[in-house]
Amino acid sequence: MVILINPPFIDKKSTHYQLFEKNKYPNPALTIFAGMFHNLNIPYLCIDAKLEALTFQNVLSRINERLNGKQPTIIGVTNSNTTLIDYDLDFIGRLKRHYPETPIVIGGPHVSALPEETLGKCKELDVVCKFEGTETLIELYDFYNSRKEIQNLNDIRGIAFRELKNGTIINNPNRPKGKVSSLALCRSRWEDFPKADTYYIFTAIGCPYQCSYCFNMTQRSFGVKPVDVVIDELNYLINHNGMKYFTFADATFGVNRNHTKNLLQMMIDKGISEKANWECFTRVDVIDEELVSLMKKAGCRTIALGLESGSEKVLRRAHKNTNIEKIFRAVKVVKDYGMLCRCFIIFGHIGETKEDIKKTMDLTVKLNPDEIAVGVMTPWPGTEVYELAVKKEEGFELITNDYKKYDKYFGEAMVNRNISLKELNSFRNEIYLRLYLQNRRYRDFLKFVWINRKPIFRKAKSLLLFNLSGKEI
Ligand code: B12
Ligand code: SF4
Repeated sequence: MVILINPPFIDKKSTHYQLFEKNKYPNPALTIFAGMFHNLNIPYLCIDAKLEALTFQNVLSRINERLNGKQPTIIGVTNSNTTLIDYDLDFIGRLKRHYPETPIVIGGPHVSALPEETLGKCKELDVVCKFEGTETLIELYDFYNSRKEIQNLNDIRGIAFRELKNGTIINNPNRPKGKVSSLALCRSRWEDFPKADTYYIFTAIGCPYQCSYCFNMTQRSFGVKPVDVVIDELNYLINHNGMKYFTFADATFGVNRNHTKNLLQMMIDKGISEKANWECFTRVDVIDEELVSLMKKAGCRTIALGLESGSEKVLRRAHKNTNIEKIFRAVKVVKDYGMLCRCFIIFGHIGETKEDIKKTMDLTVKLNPDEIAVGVMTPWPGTEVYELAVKKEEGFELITNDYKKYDKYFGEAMVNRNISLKELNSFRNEIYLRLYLQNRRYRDFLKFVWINRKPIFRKAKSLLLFNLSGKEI
């Protein structure tokens, strides 16, 4: 029996937890693995402890109920991001005490980038799966279950593991790039998860681009799910879970234009667009009038675009492969079709100056998107930004290995010698204020102030004390 777990949330004060609590969703990796094991007739149990708000004890009871005290063949743990890694490794440490005979495997973006460090940190962890994990997990299952195909862990590409004899950490080569496994493009098995607030549904896996600040989980491979499989998932969630709103969670929606158009047309033909609305993330150079018009007819209500910067120089250096003209065109078409336009922006890009940030602000005010989400550059392991920060280049310097501090809302993971964190955060406030006030969006402005009332109050207090005592607190 394979057990797959999305570990419980521990830090209930974190931004991750608060965002998740507002909009709970089944973990995408678990839904795909469930689909895969179901299709292959391999016994499995998925436990999404975050979705179900389970404690460590609840997780143990679930496993024991199913296994009647027997040891599982393998336990797989998913780690969604760097910020959560130390909690997840801690969870593995506790789990191993209850299942000493069972190999424990972890997968996800952070461990794909730092497999050896991860194994070094957690002695209870046996294997790290690097990058896309479906075929790797099947090979691991074969090895631990029967050794029919795989007799030696050295023969499994895409893993790092600890040798049982002497504890040496071995990092095998990655799996070949170029193609996303058909196993990862299977029907996600929503049946194994309780109803949720929202659903992250994939029409494709991977992203063919390589932006400097983003960790590419498939090493730039890209593959699409068959249209009928996506339609089947949508129908299931609408009919059984009462889904009315969802997200197409592809890293970049619409990369394969023909596939996307076929899917959208099918959603219209099957009446799905009348039963559920959706949103997606995409690039400014992927959408145009033809696609956006079809997306709207198929039920799309919000398009989130990676604007990132208003400086051509910064966009080039980030290998974003877009430009201001394309940004203008994309935002205009989304707004012309009456859809909600959300733009993602980062402050603190490689080589970015204060003048570049001002250009981003000016552009944002001019574009006047409905929503913006502005983050401070975070060096996610495995990205170019991270490598520069490790090597102390381009003014970046990694200042902590405390992964709990890797959070785009705080930006405390590295120092940026070009622009201080204080300045970056103050630019972050300024862009919201300028967007709302210069565009006379007073209601949005009041909403922003209300949501951010605590940090704003703290800042006002420190300025007041500064004026009274001469010292800023
Ligand atoms: C959709 C998405 C989201 C969704 C939810 C995703 C989720 N898993 O919970 C939303 C919009 C909520 C989101 C939010 C955030 N995201 Co996001 N997101 C993505 C995106 C575009 C796709 C991820 C995904 O679900 N893919 C499909 C699933 C199936 O893939 P997967 O989870 O990676 O699993 C595969 C492998 O990792 C592996 N695997 C995973 N688990 C296991 C377990 C075992 C046992 C094995 C063997 C293998 C294995 O096999 C799986 C199948 O191939 C990626 C970019 C990308 N191209 O991957 C960024 C990405 C994962 N996100 C990222 C980040 C940083 C965030 C945020 C922290 C941003 C923020 N707000 O600051 C938040 C955190 C929210 C959270 N609690 O996770 C980073 C993570 C980098 C890092 N080192 O942490 C990525 C890589 C993008 C980037 N900027 O580089 N995200
Ligand atoms: S930022 Fe978007 S386009 Fe760039 S690599 Fe990441 S997912 Fe792909």
